[in-house]
Amino acid sequence: MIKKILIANRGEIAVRIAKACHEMNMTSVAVYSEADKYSLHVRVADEAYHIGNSAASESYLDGDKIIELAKNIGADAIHPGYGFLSENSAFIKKCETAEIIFIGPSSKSVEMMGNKTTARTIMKQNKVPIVPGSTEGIKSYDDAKNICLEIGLPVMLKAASGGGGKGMRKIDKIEELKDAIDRAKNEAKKAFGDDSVYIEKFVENPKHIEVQILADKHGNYLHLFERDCSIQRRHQKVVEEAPAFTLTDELRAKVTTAAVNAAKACNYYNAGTIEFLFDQKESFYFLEMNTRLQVEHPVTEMITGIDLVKEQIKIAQGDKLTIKQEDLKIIGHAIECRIYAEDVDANFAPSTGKILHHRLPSGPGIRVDRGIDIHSDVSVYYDPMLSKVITYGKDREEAISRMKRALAEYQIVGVITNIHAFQWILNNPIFLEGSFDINFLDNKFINLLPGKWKTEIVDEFENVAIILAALLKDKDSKTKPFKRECSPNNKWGKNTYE
Ligand code: MV4
Repeated sequence: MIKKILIANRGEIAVRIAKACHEMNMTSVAVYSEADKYSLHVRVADEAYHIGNSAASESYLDGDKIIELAKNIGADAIHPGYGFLSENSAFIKKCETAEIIFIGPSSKSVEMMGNKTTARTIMKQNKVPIVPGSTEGIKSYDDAKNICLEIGLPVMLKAASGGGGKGMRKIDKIEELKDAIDRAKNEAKKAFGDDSVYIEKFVENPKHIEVQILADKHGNYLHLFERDCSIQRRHQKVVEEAPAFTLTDELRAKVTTAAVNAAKACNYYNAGTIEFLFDQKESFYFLEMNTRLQVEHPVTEMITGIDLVKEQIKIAQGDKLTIKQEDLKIIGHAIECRIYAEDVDANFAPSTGKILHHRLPSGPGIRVDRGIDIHSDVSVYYDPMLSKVITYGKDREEAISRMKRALAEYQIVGVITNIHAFQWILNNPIFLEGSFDINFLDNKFINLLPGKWKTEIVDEFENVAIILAALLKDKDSKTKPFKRECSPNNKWGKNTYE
């Protein structure tokens, strides 16, 4: 039985994992870098250890240092969260050697799914639909040309060791192919140390829908339905929801079955996600498998009532899944908005600084998973995601209205955030009717009231924040005015300092 878990991560996910440890009466151990001295994850854990400089390579990515620390402090397990070491099969092997439980899949599963051509081959063998194209790296220009002629243009050229949109290019004309292969191979070699590239048919204007699965070490598999993650910008998800309300029950049954088959195909255990592209008709295709807990896992927790992190921990210590597929039902609807420290008006430039004020939304159907609190520093070293607002309702409409209210209540002073920009999405008819696809934000997003609220709002609270900033000698303290309109009749009015 696991007694003490080292959390090899930071921010909101480290906080989230600590909460699961505490509910299970396990000791939570935080690790932190120089830049994270005042971070929330350090304060909420039972123990915290400084592991190095601010650069991730000298702290959160230093697997050897983290394993050594785990041994020294008597941690039986390491939870990697997402990003950093979570999908690093060499690190998982080192944990296995050091006899520390890695709260995640086997190194073998990660390796198999990390190579995208291997993953495609395995999926094809197991009748999980893949995007038409090659299941091996292309061998020559002629080989590539033949594949293109067979499946038809446009195509996507992708790096076998890539993923998440890295090392990917679209080819519209056959004349572009030769040059594109050379460049793609060069880039892939530099980025991943592997120049293998493959070809897929380009899927036009798809939705990105992914299925959450759970599997134990005894061969039991479950799915926890799907999430729609189409609302994204430059491969950064912005809004996610569960379920994907545009799916028919028939398609839902098909895609969840495909996802369970995908997990079985790589002898998977742990929580995992199978990503699919849904085209404009009724077809879906396997894209990638994420062999870790994901940022957007809370929306699934809300509609199923399952705590995914606790399930991960139980699976890692060898427990059998006690949940039965037939007991799982979708109840209600959940939406997540990712709060980033970025300036939407300055081409989404990251914003850094000290958090001077943080007032969370609350009330019915609201959950906030956060990595910041007052006094936290938001630095340039890591991902700019500050927190996630998750709302739950009996149906999608209620989840959306609660999200509008929650974001109107949410106040952060010290860094510029994207909080105000969500109201545009949440009121957009394309979002509301469900006809959006992965290109929605790139094609359609226009910031409402550009510039207007910049000059309009210097309210009582902002003055307080400015004085605070001056007292803290932080001349560059930044803030965006708080959202004031979450309904056409400005129900919530002006934000004032209570
Ligand atoms: C595609 C595609 C269209 N056709 N593959 C981007 C991330 C990586 N996981 C795969 N990606 C895509 N692969 C084919 N054959 C479009 C994308 C894509 C995308 C996919 C999911 C979510 C957002 C996206 C944004 C741009 C492109």
